[in-house]
Amino acid sequence: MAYETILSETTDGVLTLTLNRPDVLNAVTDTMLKELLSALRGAEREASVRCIVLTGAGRGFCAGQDLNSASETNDGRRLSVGEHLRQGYTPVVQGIRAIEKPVIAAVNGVAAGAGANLALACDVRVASETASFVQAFVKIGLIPDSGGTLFLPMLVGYAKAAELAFTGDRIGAEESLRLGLVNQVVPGAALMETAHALAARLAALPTRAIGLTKRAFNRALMPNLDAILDYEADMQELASRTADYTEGVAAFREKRTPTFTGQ
Ligand code: LHQ
Repeated sequence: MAYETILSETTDGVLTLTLNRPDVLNAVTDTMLKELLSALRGAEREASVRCIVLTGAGRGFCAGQDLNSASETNDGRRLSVGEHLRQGYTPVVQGIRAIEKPVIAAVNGVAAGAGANLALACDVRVASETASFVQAFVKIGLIPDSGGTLFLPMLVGYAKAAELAFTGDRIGAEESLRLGLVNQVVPGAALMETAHALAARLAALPTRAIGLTKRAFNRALMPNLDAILDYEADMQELASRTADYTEGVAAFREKRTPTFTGQ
């Protein structure tokens, strides 16, 4: 199927999905979320797909929500941030967790905001030396969403999660490896080969057993994921009504440093 914002290719049982808006570091639009969801649902139905690799085109993995695109409903009404999360991001995160096939993020560059948390929703992360992670939300007055309030502390522990979420500091590949945020770091030129070698290996193993293992991990570690995604949407809705959010987004668009007032 041809998509506008992602590339989709299946080879030897491995579906590779490439976020494809490289000029804006693959920042996320509504179309991209719809396409990702459709691709995940297709992969779920298609028995010949036995592993999924998610990566980004160009120098970025994904810069999170496209801060220049407004989200609209079919009737042209503007979506609130909470509605936007519930309708757009939540089903994609749920889709990554629910699909009973391994999902590998091949993190080729910066993963920011919801882009970072989409990578964290995957089962395994292989990173290039140029990869970095940034919980960029706070820099525009928001909270980590797309499951970040669960995945981040689950992977790195609460103290580090709080530091990363509160500061919005960007961490590089080696630091991410040390923290347990990624499984492996390889030179950029070897990233896709490494990710595909792992994917091919997993795709040749008993897919049902792997899928049931994933289901059991979901139950053991994140049984309340749906409620957490819902709560994040509520908190994000509150955050999005602050003056600091308005200032943060304006500063990003105007390419200047924001001045936050705490209001
Ligand atoms: C971008 C973006 C971007 C548009 C880079 N949008 N253009 C959910 C629901 C509803 C509302 C809000 O939020 C959410 C969830 C979220 O994801 S909130 C978090 C949104 N993401 C961010 O705040 C990250 C913003 N980006 C950055 O902080 C930096 O660009 C990072 C750290 C990702 C990369 O920095 P650099 O490597 O220095 O690259 P750059 O900043 O020069 O970006 C390259 C281009 O990409 C640039 O465009 P230009 O025309 O100047 O070349 C950026 O404007 C564009 N871009 N992120 N999210």
